[in-house]
Amino acid sequence: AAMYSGATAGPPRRDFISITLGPEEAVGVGGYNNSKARRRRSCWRKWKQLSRLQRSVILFLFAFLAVCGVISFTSMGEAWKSMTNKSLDDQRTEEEIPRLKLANPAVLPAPQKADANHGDYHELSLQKPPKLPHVRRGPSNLQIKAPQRDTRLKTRHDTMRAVEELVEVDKVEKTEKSIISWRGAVIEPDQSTEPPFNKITEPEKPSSVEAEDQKEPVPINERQLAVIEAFRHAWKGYKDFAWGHDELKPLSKSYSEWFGLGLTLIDALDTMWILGLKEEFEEARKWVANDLIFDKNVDVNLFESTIRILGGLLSTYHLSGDSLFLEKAKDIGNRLMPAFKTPSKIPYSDVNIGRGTAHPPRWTSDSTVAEVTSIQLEFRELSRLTGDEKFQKAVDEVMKHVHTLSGKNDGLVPMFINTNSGQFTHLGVYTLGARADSYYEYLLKQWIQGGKKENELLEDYMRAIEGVKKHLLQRSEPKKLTFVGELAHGHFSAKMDHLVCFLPGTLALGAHNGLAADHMKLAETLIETCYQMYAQVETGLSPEIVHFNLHAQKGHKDVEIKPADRHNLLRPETVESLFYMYRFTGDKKYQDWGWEILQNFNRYTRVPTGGYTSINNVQNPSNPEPRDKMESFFLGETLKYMFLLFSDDIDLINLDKYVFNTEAHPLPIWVPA
Ligand code: DMJ
Repeated sequence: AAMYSGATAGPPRRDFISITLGPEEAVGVGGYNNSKARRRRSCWRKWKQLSRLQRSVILFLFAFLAVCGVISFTSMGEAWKSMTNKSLDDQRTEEEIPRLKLANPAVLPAPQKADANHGDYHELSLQKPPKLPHVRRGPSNLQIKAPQRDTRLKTRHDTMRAVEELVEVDKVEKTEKSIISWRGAVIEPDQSTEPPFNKITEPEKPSSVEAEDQKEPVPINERQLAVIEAFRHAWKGYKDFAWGHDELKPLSKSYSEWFGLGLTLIDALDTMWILGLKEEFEEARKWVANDLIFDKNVDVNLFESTIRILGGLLSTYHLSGDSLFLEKAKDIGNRLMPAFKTPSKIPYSDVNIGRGTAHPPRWTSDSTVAEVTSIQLEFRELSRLTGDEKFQKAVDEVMKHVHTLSGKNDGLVPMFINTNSGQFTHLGVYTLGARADSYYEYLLKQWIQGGKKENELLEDYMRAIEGVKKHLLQRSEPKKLTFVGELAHGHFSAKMDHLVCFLPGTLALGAHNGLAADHMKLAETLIETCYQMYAQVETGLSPEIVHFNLHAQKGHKDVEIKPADRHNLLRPETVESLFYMYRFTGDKKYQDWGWEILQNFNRYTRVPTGGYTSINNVQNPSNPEPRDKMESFFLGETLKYMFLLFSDDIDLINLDKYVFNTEAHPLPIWVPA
């Protein structure tokens, strides 16, 4: 059959149908014909014989079946599509979908009730890393006691009551919400924390385990809640007046800029994680994802940006398992590398992270010894994580060079080193305070980080502590407090920076790792001194620098303060050492001392509208002269160490598995016990 429909042009033509009968049509009536055409025609006839109602019912049934068919086809299609997408997603690289594909799960438990838009936490909770046995280490000769469970631990009801006294009710509700979902964390690195060059080609994974592997949650106690409240108050000020800027100026309700990189926010990330402040963490994470840009024409100090930014990002990566932080760490790490392009390979102090140029300070070609020798934990860890050895090589070279240098005095180092000659300069002045402090700290901590194998580091550390004992220790009058003074060209000065108060904690950490037991004894006497630097002062807060009395004088205390030194910058060192001492001895007096200090920070440095401020005069309780600045380390270090000090959970950053950088950012020990 051919069918033709009228064409548009030409004279009107009638439509017509022409039917050509094929041979089968000509078959005679009565003959058997079962051809398709014949069957079709007889069906048609039968259809015509049906009543209109019957035809309508049948048509309706067909229509109904057709609709059902279409619906089920669509949903099968969706299912198929999502299966296909999933397998495509699986093929994408981690860079393309950084938040979905995590190398390892988070350390802290995923929130019990994840918000709809927090899918990444769901992802985290799906993964199951290997279970680790909990091992305690330490020299047997020290009889180190583990902290006991705090007898003040509250039942849930008691805790709530305690909180109500501390914070307004709405804040409490928020705190509780966070605590319920995040607390009880057991933070342990996984077993894959091997030294970098054993498998340098394979990028490393974060050191995390998952909720299921964790032990019974240890309840948060009243003092920890007070720290959480203090943190939230500080954070409120930062958020309201300085969001995304370096430091809060809480009195003028504004901010100050140092590098223009959101220093306080980055420094505080892992503290929020450890304190269980999920909402705050998520908000800050968003800022890091969207607004933290290192491609800026700005000079940054190599040391400060390494310990605060690189260190902060690396530890947050380890705690959260979120690869965003590792990506950012790589970015800043690479941008800091030009600092090492010097004739001696001793890095310059400053780097322009946008231009890729570096230089010393304008007035000298020297760098500070503490600065060039306290970036190693971070760069070494960056190599381990990325599989790129250039970071570690650069900083190891500095340590090796310093190891061989002359100009030390029984292991004590001068404060400056020249970037051209690679030699120490300004010889003859030795301190454990500013410009030298963290050199000593990082000798021990690198040795621990690397699995206690790098003997030169240990050698230098042990020699230096002997140097301290020989040249810098004295006792004050009237209380006979042992303190660490300074040596300038053979003359002893009874001056001690608050910065030196890192030393008791470091000594205790060394003793815990098997070093001489008398280091622990020295730690105990020195932490008493550091506490007295607070307790003997009118506000109960330490000044920046004290001078100890060497001779008993009527009416004089051990501690003297010069007018230029009576400021307090909210520094962490004493609280840091109290934390180590409590962890290793279980002696509750250390917690009590820390509690006093926290209360005095609240009394004299808290700004009602949000934030805490440095003060100019620790000797004047009626007017401590607020300075209008909250340093980033108050959130990064001071409050974090407070929280850990008050905790009775030795697995909350287990010191056999993590080593803190000098800005209180925990990094994994490569070969944990
Ligand atoms: C921090 O940036 C670090 O702790 C550094 O090692 C010393 N100074 C401050 C805190 O006081």
